[in-house]
Amino acid sequence: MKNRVNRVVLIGTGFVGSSYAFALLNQGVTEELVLIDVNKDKSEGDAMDLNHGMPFAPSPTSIWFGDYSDCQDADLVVITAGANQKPGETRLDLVEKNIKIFKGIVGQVMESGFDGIFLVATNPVDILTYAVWKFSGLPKERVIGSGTILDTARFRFLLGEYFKVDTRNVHAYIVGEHGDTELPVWSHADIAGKNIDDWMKKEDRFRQEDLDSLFLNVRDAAYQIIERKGATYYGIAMGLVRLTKAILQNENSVLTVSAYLDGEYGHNDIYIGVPAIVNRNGIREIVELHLNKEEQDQFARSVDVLKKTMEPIMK
Ligand code: 6V0
Repeated sequence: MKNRVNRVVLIGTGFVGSSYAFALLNQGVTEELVLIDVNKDKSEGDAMDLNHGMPFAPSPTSIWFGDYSDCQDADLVVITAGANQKPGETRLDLVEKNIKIFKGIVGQVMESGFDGIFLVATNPVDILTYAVWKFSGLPKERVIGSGTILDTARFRFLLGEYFKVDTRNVHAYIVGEHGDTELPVWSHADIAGKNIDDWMKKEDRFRQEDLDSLFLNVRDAAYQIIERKGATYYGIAMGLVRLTKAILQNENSVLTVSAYLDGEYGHNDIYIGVPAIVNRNGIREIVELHLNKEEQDQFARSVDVLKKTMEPIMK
């Protein structure tokens, strides 16, 4: 039986986690927010600091530094704990370290009697989401990864800038691995219902090579930011808040998340970034786009890379 108010438990209050907590408080999304980290001083300090902003928040949020027993009544457990990428490291390089950390975390969450929804952001997010699904034994709909939500946001932002249109009027998806093999779905990219190809014909200054490099900037954005400031966190934090709202407020929003494929897109037994309808029960359904042949092949390559990385560790 769920408690009357919404409770989010955040595990990992590093750059991403604390930015998420800050954004969550500023948007007044949940009534309760519990912070957990192996570095107890950090999460305790964050709880104090965030509470001091309460007089300026849009609505009250009860925030405390807690422990795994707080997960029992949680609606949502968000995991941003673990190692992050160092300059030159790929997301897949993090897998072994973070799988070990996750075994411990998920075990403790489940021991509390937790029966809500998991949201995972730690990298490599597709593989770790699969691991959470396996370790927790929860239904696949209730284990969600942030997938390509951030990549899709970066794509929409850059397309909006290029065509000088509000990014919120851009509809375009990045799908596949949240990582080096992700792909843009150009065949379904539109602005205000008009396909990108039509926009390209409008003015001579629009060039295909610009769109190609725009996508490369999306794919390599994390490397570019990490080189400059050591980590990326604001964008993903806002994406996680968006997902939290979609879940707690039962929005049925279409977001590109890491979801379990069971035949969709011609693949199965994998968590990977695809558009999905998200609501209070988690993933209601996957939106299956008709990818063209080239996109299907790229997507299959992405699935392949994830499965090959996972095989030795998920046995
Ligand atoms: P960070 O600042 O090092 O924070 C990680 C936090 O996890 C630290 O506070 C640690 O103390 C804590 N931690 C480590 N082990 C445990 C444990 N066993 N239990 C509880 N807490 C623990 O890293 P940062 O916040 O920058 O990144 C966190 C993760 O998010 C990394 O894996 C990143 O790669 C990933 N990102 C994911 C993105 C996405 O789009 N999904 C985007 C950016 C970063």
